[in-house]
Amino acid sequence: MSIQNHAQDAQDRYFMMLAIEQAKQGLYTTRPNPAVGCVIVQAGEVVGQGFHPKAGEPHAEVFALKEAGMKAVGATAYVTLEPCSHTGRTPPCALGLINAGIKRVVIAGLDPNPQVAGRGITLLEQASIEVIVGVLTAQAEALNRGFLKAMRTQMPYVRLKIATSLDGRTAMASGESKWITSAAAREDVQKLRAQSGAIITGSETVIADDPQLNVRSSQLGVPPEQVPAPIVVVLDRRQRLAHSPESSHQLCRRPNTLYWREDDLTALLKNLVSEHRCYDVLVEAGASVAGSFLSQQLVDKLIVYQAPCLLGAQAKPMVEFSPLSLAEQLRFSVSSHERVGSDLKLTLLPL
Ligand code: AOF
Ligand code: ZN
Repeated sequence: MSIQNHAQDAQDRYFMMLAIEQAKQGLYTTRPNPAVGCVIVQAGEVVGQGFHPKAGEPHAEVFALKEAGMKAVGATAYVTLEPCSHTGRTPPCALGLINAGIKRVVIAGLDPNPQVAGRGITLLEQASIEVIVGVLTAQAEALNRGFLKAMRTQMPYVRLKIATSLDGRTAMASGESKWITSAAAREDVQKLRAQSGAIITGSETVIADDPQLNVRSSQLGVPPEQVPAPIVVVLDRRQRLAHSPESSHQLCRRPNTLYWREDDLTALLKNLVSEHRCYDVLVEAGASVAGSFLSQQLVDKLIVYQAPCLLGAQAKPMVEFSPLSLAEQLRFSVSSHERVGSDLKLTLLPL
């Protein structure tokens, strides 16, 4: 590779990183749409930036092109997702880039939405625009796990969150569990909720803890009112709960709580994608629900907040599941580990 090509590559990565930073600003507000960012560069200088703020509002490219104005003529556009080719709630971004006179488009990754899926790139190339695909793809895709998985497989991206003690316990035998992890860890969970279209819990948890399972943090970078409220689904096979304005459980007083009374969790997850456009799903429940999701291999990412305390052998375990031999153990790879307040946060990927 020539020196010029190396320099071009480094420059492309740098501006794509800026486009990813733009995209991040929409992370909690764009659902069910993906978080997308765009940066327009003319002669090495950023002349326009934008991100998709909310479903129904203009796409990232529109904001960036507007800021660039005439400086978009002959410029390079960096976009974290293939520009769209469909007329949805807004006109196709690929045409917007063409009409603005952009001459080169650098894209992190393809849009698997069947309405786009390569057609955005075809439109750009037909207009003799140079198109480069595959710059910082992994970083850009990490922002839209749910959208990308759902478009490709019609299944959501499932995160399972568990808060435990050092000895893997989540509550005392009496059910007492407030609070094992620190306020900082619970604040961190707000980010997981804010990213999720649906939160799944169990009737057991609703009865024992009366959780709110809502987004209320003031530390998300956006006011919590701007975050589309996740749907709450209560797994309630035994029909122990139902909507009632007089219920002693907060979740049952909310009219939009769903009750899932079948056994089939795969069917529930498919339904959340097809009927509710929930692409990121967070499971916050007790040991038995956690065990079901894990043993049925429905978890994409396990997030464990571990408090440095011991609750003893009578306390409740974090996962109920009974492998008959060591060969049936569930194994994970550690994707990240960090300290959150006084606790540890482990992010694990099932093997
Ligand atoms: C882009 N730039 O910033 C985003 C894109 O409902 P609509 O009309 O807003 O279309 C949403 C679809 O557009 C979404 O599913 C995805 O395929 C694409 N998102 N495309 O060119 C953007 N957010
Ligand atoms: Zn678009």
